Amino acid sequence: MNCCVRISWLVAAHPVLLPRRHLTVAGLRVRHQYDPPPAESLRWFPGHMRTGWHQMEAKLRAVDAVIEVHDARVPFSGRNARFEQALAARPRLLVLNKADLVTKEDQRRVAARMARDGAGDAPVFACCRDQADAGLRSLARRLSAVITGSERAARADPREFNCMVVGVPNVGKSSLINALRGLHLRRAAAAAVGPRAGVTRSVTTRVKVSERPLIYVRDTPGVLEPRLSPPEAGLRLALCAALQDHLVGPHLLADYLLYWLNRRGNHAYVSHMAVAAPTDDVARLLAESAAARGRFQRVRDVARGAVVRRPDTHGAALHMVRGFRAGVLGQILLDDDLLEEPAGEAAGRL
Ligand SMILES: Nc1nc2c(ncn2[C@@H]2O[C@H](COP(=O)(O)OP(=O)(O)OP(=O)(O)O)[C@@H](O)[C@H]2O)c(=O)[nH]1
Ligand SMILES: [Mg+2]
Repeated sequence: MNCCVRISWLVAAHPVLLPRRHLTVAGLRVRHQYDPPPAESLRWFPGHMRTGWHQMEAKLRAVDAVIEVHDARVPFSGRNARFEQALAARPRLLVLNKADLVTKEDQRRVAARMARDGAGDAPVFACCRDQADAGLRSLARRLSAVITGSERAARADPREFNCMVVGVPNVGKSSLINALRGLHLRRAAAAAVGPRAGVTRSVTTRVKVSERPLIYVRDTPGVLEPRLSPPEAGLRLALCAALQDHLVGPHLLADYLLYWLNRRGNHAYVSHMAVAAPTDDVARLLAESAAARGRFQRVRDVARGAVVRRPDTHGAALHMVRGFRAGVLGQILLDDDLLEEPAGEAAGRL
């Protein structure tokens, strides 16, 4: 834990007198824990996910390996347990994509933790936006090694590898297919990509991504678990845009991000939001930021019968969340607190 953390023991010892526990971190009084939001705000299982899941199960027999793509900022949170169970019949490779948003040191710590847990083959950290990325360049080789080295690979045609990319929404499954095609075949993108979750709506026909070895890949829609648990994992996924923003709401996302940053004494948001000082009060932060950046909304004040100017706090919340997603607030491993915990405890948090 950060050496600047000083637990206010008086508060901790008298929860009845002062029900909300706080800590002082880097000189700021911050919330000790995050109050879970209503479960409905973290639920997204539309029809295309249900259909996509059935299509994936039906195609499983025809694939030699499953490439599970997840977001490197949340390597432990939010991985769909159904992938683990239903797709276990096939050799599997875990790709932690968007590795450009996480430090090399954190990548090493995540790999070490997974090795300690005996979580199968070492994950591949990749950045699909960079054709020179070492992880991306190693993928075809790693994939053929995983398939040929596995007893579960009962292959229909030994001259080619057929794979399926799976994962939760917006982790870069389609980007990975496009990046591999560009890298190995110098071919144009074959899969639609976008910053919003839910771009790919169904399992696609197979696409060639490499000539030697000959590899074909099917793209699939991102699929979440019907119930995201624990809630903090759902919030982390939502921060990484695995759920559409309007479902969770930018205020809640900004508030959780503020809590997460303040708990670690990270005040990088102060300059991004153009506010004078750190705070743990999200309403204050958003109002101050909107005013400082000259962003106002014109709203009708019914009591006064007039149109008034108000700071655009909705826009400020989006500005904060987008700053995190673009890496403006630094390279952030959201699951840093899960590195040292035993897996059982991590799953049961909050
Ligand atoms: N920073 C960063 N962004 C990436 C990377 N790979 C993909 N992205 C971005 O992530 C967003 C989602 O990419 P997609 O490839 O559409 O993700 P997907 O998993 O296919 O999403 P769904 O089809 O909605 O499930 C896009 O805005 C990509 O540009 C990466 O390595 N680093
Ligand atoms: Mg896609």
